[in-house]
Amino acid sequence: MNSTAVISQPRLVEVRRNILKQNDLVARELRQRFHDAGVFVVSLVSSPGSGKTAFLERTLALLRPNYRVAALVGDLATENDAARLARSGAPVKQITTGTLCHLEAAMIKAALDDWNIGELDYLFIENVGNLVCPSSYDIGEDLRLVLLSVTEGEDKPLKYPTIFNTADVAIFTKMDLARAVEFDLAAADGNILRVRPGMCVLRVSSKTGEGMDEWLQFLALAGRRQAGS
Ligand SMILES: Nc1nc2c(ncn2[C@@H]2O[C@H](COP(=O)(O)OP(=O)(O)O)[C@@H](O)[C@H]2O)c(=O)[nH]1
Ligand SMILES: [Mg+2]
Repeated sequence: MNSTAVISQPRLVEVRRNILKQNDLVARELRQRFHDAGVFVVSLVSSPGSGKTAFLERTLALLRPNYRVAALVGDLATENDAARLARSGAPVKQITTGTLCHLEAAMIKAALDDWNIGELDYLFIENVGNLVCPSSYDIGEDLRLVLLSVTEGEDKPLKYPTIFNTADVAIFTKMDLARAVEFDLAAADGNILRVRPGMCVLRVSSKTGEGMDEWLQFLALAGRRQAGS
């Protein structure tokens, strides 16, 4: 390491700390706004391809008849996921982050600028597919889900503990494929509990609908608890 690198290191840390501090302030403001508006906000984090959009498509379709729902979805590029989610009929907005591997509170705030969130019961936010970056950024949500598809292997909680530590609920997705890929559910459960004792774990398949009733019951309960707080 040369002397310039040694000198610039503390400044980098400082800049990063300031960015996170600023993000926390906006996230806190957003959370208060959501609470005042009576909207329950759920975010989803996971690696790319683990089934966030498919899970949200199912969730929106199931909730739409009885609740006012909307979604924001983050990706580096394309409007593909917004197009998929919009098929549910719910208001949907894509946030494209360019080179950024996570959503930040300010992006959520800007995306909601022309929406009346008081007209919503639930707002879902699909984060950029990444098991590292999103864990550092509060985006004002009430509930953070971390999804782990059975095709990713049981050891991911051990390899990426921070994302499991900053989420409220873990969801195993693509359960219809569990047998085919010999996913060891007991081992996966055990790995999550080693990283995060007591964490709630749900199991779903967006393809067959398995586990969606349990998920919606959990969501309704979490929403009622929040409303009563
Ligand atoms: N068999 C099966 N495939 C799924 C399921 N959920 C998602 N997929 C597939 O997995 C791929 C990635 O899903 P997507 O929802 O785009 O994941 P995202 O990148 O996390 O949003 C797509 O080809 C989906 O059709 C599921 O429950 N079962
Ligand atoms: Mg997606």
